[in-house]
Amino acid sequence: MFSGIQPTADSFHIGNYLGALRQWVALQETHDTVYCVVDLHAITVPQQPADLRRRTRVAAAQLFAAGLDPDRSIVFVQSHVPEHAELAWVLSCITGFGEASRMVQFKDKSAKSGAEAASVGLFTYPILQAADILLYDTDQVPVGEDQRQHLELTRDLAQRFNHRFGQTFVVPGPYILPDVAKITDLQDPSIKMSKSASAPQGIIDVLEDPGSVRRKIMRAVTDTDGEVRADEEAKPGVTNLLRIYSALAGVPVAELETRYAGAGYGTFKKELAEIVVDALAPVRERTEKLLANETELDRMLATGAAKAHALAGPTFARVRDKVGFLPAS
Ligand code: ATP
Ligand code: LTN
Repeated sequence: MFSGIQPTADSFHIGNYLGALRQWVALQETHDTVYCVVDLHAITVPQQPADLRRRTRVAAAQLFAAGLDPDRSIVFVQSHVPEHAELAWVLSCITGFGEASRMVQFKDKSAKSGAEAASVGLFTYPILQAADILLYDTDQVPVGEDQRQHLELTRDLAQRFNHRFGQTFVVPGPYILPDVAKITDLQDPSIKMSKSASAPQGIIDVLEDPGSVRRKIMRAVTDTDGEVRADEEAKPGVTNLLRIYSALAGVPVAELETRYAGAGYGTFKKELAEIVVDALAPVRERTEKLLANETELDRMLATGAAKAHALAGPTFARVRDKVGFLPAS
């Protein structure tokens, strides 16, 4: 199982935590898991070097702090394993220009700056993602629904390469995370909570201080009918808060509706705030501890990279041979 997350913010948010991190931690119990901080993906949009360096460490620290165990999962930084970029080049040479042009995430992300200003790297990013996945003989890729099209491209490229050059890659099946809480923006429940699209008031960060978490939850947009009840259409704000509560406390939404019947939003929000603060506190504390010892964190990442390289190297050696590159030595 392989998945990746971009180091594009100074903290992950609670959507990333519930939709990715927590699932990744659970999956290491049952699968061989490889998780990557995808810094090569991050530079598809401009990054300040000092920010990227800091955010890569913060991202890795949060993965360990959330519960990824370096003895059970391979956790590494993408740019430490050069085969990602090398395989992406080879795959880009069997990807059609039209095929790449159909990726909707490029259309969404480039809409901000205009397609003219967007980088070629942002355009070819799904091919790099395919390389990430195929290097590890991956069977399944735990991601949200928004990544489905990239997984389909990955499957197509694997099959095309195998057909053209002979059996080389495992064709991954999709693994769209089941029943995963899709967390929306606290101020605008019609959009997903997002590192890049949400305003600070709409986001709860994993590393945020408790006072700020409480304030944001108390100010989260609700509605005027005053009933703590899930209704995606009529009450998207309250529904989102119920979803966060339910996911963190492990209590079904229906039970929460009963518990808070007639209680009003104030009481509900206050108790939710404490649930969130209590859930995030240990992750924040462990992250701070890991970041306080950079040498040790870098060592953990070097170990992860060595393990990843031991898997990716032989895969790329197969590719070299199939494509007809001369042996390098
Ligand atoms: P960006 O806005 O920069 O695209 P993001 O906040 O959308 O960032 P990603 O790095 O694209 O986050 O996603 C990392 C992982 O977190 C993915 O597996 C994605 O499915 C999951 N994820 C992101 N946002 C949410 C959300 N609001 N609710 C649930 N899961 C989410
Ligand atoms: N594109 C993904 C991040 C990502 C990824 C991957 C996910 C990069 N490489 C490989 C799964 C497998 C995103 O933006 N969430």
